[in-house]
Amino acid sequence: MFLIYAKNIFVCDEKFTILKNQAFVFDKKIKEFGNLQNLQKKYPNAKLIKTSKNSLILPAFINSHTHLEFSANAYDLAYGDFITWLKSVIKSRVSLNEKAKKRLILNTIKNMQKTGTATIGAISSFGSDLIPCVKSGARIVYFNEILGSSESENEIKKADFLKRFNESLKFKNDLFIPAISLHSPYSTNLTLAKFALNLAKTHKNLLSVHFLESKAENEWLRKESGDFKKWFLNFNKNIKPLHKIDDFLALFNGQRTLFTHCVFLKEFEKLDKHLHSITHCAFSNRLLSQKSLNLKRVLKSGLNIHLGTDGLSSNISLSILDEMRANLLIHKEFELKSLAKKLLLMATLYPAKALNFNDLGSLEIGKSADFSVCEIGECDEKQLPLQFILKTKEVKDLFIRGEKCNL
Ligand code: MCF
Ligand code: FE
Repeated sequence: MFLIYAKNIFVCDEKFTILKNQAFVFDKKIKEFGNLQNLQKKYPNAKLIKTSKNSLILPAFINSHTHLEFSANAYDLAYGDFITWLKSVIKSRVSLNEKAKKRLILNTIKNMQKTGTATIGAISSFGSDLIPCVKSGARIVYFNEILGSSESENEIKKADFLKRFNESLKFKNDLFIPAISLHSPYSTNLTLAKFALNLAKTHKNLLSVHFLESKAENEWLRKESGDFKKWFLNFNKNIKPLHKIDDFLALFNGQRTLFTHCVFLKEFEKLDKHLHSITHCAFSNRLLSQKSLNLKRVLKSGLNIHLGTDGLSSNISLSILDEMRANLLIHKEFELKSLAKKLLLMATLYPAKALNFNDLGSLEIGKSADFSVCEIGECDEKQLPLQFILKTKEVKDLFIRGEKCNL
């Protein structure tokens, strides 16, 4: 049993409660909050963890969408236009994956932990990140990716997917949760999409899908025109989109799914408020999408929305704190201090809901002891969440299920 005290605790409940000069007792879970002296009397055997005078404790971050296998990207990928990026990915994805050795992936995860992230939604395209993910000590939702447009290759694609998926199932435990990523409506035909959905239903898996991300995807799916059309014409004159938006969305009825990007989504009412959520990757959208997400509109829809960094294939950092700072810059229509609180919830409570972790995302009795300890200077309490986002580069300590990580 342990005891820890902080000058400020961001509970990250819906009201964004900040506890002042409080302590809590924990083992794997949080047991009790209270005054330090009282808790010391009540739990004489609890070991006190030393914190500095200006300490701040908050729930560990959840980065709900990244691609660890693309972590070796430096100058390989081209930005500013989606199709140009996609072509550069197709050209370099195998070599990038080869360069992303186990050590690099472990190091990448470590860097995410240093910036306060304990839980990672990792999209795995090749399965080469499996062992480092399992060994990392981070909590990983491991989304095995399936994609393929040509029906003639379906059996090969299914076999390749099943090999990776079954391998990941062998490692399933509290900290490693296999799941499925159906890549996107422009890349995955109906047979493969149904195959993925059936499997997700059978195994009660979470699903993730890239959806309505770029101008090119939007024009292709809605109007059968634009840059995708120009590109596809090189291969086949009569090619049509693989899905209509409404039919594609209907596939996800009853299935817990993270819809990543949704920059060009209009059909908010077609998503399920309880099972569906939107992963917002602001930095990635700036590099690839030619539009930013209208956050006001999404919040108004009542859908759950949370942050993801995407991979180093479309970001310069996998730090959720960097991602929050990018969000502060782009969502200019929000009052800054209230946006800061919202962003903190979008990295804690909201992704926990999306990923169906009822015991993560906020610091409450009975929840898992996943939290980070930071240091913050003196400032007006109303400024605290904002100042924290602006100034914090790394956390001092990170605890996952009550265990301190080696940072
Ligand atoms: O989220 C970004 C942009 N949208 C789509 N895909 C990816 C992203 N970052 C990496 N990817 C991967 C994806 O998982 O790029 C490939 C897939 O393996 C594109 S399709 C050949
Ligand atoms: Fe992605």
